[in-house]
Amino acid sequence: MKTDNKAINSIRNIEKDSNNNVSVDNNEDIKRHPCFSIEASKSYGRIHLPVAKSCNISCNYCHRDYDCPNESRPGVTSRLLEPEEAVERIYEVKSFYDEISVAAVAGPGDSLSDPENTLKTFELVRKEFPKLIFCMSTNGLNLKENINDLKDAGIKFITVTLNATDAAIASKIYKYVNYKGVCYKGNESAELLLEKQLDGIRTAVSEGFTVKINSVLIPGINDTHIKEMSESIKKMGVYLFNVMPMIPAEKSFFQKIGIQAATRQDITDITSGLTGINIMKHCRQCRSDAAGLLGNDISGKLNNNKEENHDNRKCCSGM
Ligand code: CLF
Ligand code: SF4
Repeated sequence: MKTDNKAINSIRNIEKDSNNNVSVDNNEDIKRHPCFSIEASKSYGRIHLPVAKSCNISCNYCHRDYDCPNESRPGVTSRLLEPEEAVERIYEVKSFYDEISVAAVAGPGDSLSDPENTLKTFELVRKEFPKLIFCMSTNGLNLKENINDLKDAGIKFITVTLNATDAAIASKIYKYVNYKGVCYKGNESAELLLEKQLDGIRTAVSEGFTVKINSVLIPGINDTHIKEMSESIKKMGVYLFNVMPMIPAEKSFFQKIGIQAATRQDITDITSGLTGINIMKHCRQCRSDAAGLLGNDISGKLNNNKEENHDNRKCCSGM
């Protein structure tokens, strides 16, 4: 399969994107979204609904015994919920802290690896809590093809984890990509993922979603690439850029080969020189079942969790 030309065209198209297409409709919601507004984070909380069981790619800092480190602290294992349990979970969380403005799916795998599960969750929650703002994070592989369904489900905020806009760098970060049942590795997987991510981001922005990019800062791999990435996503109309320190999960490939965790100081040093895009500085790298204020997680108090192993399915036998 040839993906390289498409990936290159995708990257080139960044140059054509405009930087002023943030949806005006979402401005009021931004004021109530604790991740998109530091002011909102002081009084509004979010609830993560951990219904995304499986993942369709393999990041070298991840080990699937744990939550997706793209949006969570590594080493944390959240319990899974079925979509039908989501409404009950929200009632329970609101009994502890009522000022919940956002309901989100952020793992423990990828939200769009099994889109039906995620969409069903939002559908059920929307019927009971129509005023909640819906948010979702994804690695972006399946974003574009699900964009209409996400819109219909009432999702307004999307986070894509994008760790490189250069396929050569991306190829050092991902071990494989499973797309439509076919396993891609090496450069081919990086080019495919990058093409899908960039198409997905561009489509999400043009469809009126407010988009945040999470980038995991990996010392020696993409640290000198962050500025170039910020320029690219700025041109694509991304609203917020969140550079997160990589802390390799136990037993992950990067941990095995000794790649050091990035520090908060590394993040400050790298992001302080970025201009023209909003930089998130209050991320808590929270769990995929986090609930409450960003600074006061109440997920440990909740009862209706269900102990269950994550789906550790790999896309290539023996890998
Ligand atoms: Fe959750 Fe992410 Fe939505 Fe926030 S988290 S899906 S945008 S509602 Fe927030 Fe947590 Fe940081 Fe994520 S503090 S890890 S940025
Ligand atoms: Fe792990 Fe998340 Fe990457 Fe999937 S997207 S491999 S769950 S870090």
